[in-house]
Amino acid sequence: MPSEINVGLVGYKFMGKAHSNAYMSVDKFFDCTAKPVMKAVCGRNATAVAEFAQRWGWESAESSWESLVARDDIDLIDIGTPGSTHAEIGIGAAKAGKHVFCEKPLAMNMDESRRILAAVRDAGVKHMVNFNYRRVPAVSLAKQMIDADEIGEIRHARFTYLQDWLVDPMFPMNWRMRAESAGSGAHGDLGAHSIDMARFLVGDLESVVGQKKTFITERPAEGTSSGLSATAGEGTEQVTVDDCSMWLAKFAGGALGTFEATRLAPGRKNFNRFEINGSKGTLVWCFEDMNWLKFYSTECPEHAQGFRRIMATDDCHPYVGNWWPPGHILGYEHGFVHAVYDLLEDIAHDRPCLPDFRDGAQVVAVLEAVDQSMEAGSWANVERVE
Ligand code: SOE
Repeated sequence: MPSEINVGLVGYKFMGKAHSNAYMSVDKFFDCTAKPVMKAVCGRNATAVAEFAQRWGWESAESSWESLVARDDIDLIDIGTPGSTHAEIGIGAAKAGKHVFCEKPLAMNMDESRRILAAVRDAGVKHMVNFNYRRVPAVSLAKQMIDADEIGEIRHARFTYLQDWLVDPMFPMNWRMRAESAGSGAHGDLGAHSIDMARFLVGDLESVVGQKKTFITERPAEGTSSGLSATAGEGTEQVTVDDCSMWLAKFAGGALGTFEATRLAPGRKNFNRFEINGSKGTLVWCFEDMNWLKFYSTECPEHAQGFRRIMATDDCHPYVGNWWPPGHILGYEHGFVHAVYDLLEDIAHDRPCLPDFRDGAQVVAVLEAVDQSMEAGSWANVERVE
């Protein structure tokens, strides 16, 4: 069993920071069987990536992913770059015999998803997609409660992911609004999280029907951009992805679902919410209030029925015992630390990782089925990824 896992990270912007922070803190808060060693970070701008490496504690910097994956001293490649690069880097990393951790969505389409899945399987390496919201303690608690039959048979599941950072038509273009770099807009970027959450909590989706729309079709050209902020350059550029998607789903287990993703909901910053209604109760969670899980049980005495707010910050809640005393709440970054902890433990103990690239590909299959339903104007079956 290894006592250390050498990490090479590709990307040093928003996700690069979130992943670096996770590697920096994971073995301080959790007892890691194998500690991560922050060997190298990679980005195309050699000066900027060298500065990032120094600031965030990476031992070295590389300016091409090919040279990173060719290094003998790297065990795990972490991909935190735009979606259009995932397949190429992931396949290259797998062929070089590295374990692969990849940001969502796994790939731009099913063709790429199948190829990257085949590559990690052929190489026999570990693979995990980073769906960080699964690893928020209140969400993991919801999963435990569903598995323990606390809300009974699930009938309705509502997944809503609303943001507002593109409401202003003068917000400039960046890679997230170009089909060639992002694949899709809110549909893949936000919808992928909801689909993962739905599969995690409710189960596989069988068929879907829906629509997408781009309300703001032209924006100021890109000047500079980082994370969710940008400055304008000269002229304008066509937006080639959706602003929003809305769709219905039939789950294989019989439940019915609704899904909504948008970047045009004023006031909603990172409103990633679900409400699941079962035969015995309801669970509600929203990221903007991420430490709380709301629970309604029909099994409470009649006079005491009503929603309970469970603050998922006690030692009995998933992951929490490693952090602060009860009530000292957790934030966005903790989900990444939990994902990295599980990934490192799975690698160290030679166990399968979850969600793996098959799960990632299954999410892409759902996204594509919504596109197909939109084109056909009718329900579309979701391809089952084996
Ligand atoms: C932008 O919409 C974004 O940063 C997504 O890319 C992330 O996956 C989501 O967690 C928060 O919003």
